[in-house]
Amino acid sequence: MRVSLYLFMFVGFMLPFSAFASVITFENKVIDRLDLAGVQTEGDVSYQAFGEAFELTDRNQVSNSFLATRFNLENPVLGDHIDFTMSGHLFKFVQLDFASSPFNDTDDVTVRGFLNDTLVGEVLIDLDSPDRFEYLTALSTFSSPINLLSIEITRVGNGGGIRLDNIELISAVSLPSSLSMFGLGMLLFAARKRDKLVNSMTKEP
Ligand SMILES: [Ca+2]
Ligand SMILES: [Ca+2]
Ligand SMILES: [Ca+2]
Repeated sequence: MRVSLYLFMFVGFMLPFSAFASVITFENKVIDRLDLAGVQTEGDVSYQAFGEAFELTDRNQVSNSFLATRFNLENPVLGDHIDFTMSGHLFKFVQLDFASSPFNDTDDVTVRGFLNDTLVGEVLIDLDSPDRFEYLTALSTFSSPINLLSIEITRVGNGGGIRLDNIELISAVSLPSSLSMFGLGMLLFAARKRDKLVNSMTKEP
């Protein structure tokens, strides 16, 4: 009984820190026209592409799918974008990995966070390197909670696509619900201690 009580308190305490972290890896997915495939899900994250630019591919990799622009001859158009949401609740954008295709001039994308259609912050991904196959990491410049992350083509390069992978999001669990769970655990703990005290006192001769 005591073990389960401690477990309950531990879960209540850890919930705000670890419950809903998500890294979108696109694993085991190969979709040429992502915009035609509709809403995709990975864990508790949903995403949907608008416009021809985006594709999921594992080309030049063994078993590591990634999100890319302009694969299979589809040319990106300014404004093409892909939107990410997390089960209808608030979340934070942490970071993503990016690399270039082997061209000197690759597409630029801008990662934007929105809260109820209001722009919260943005990160420009601009990489032009013919030998930049290895991934770099772009950290978020904004930490406020959002309910939509949108990655948009903001410059069409001359022949080269950009690769994106490991998009890390973390759920922004509301503090009151986490605290109330922790508080409930504390109350139960206190109640158990009091019962024990009463029991031991009533056993006294
Ligand atoms: Ca991947
Ligand atoms: Ca394509
Ligand atoms: Ca560029």
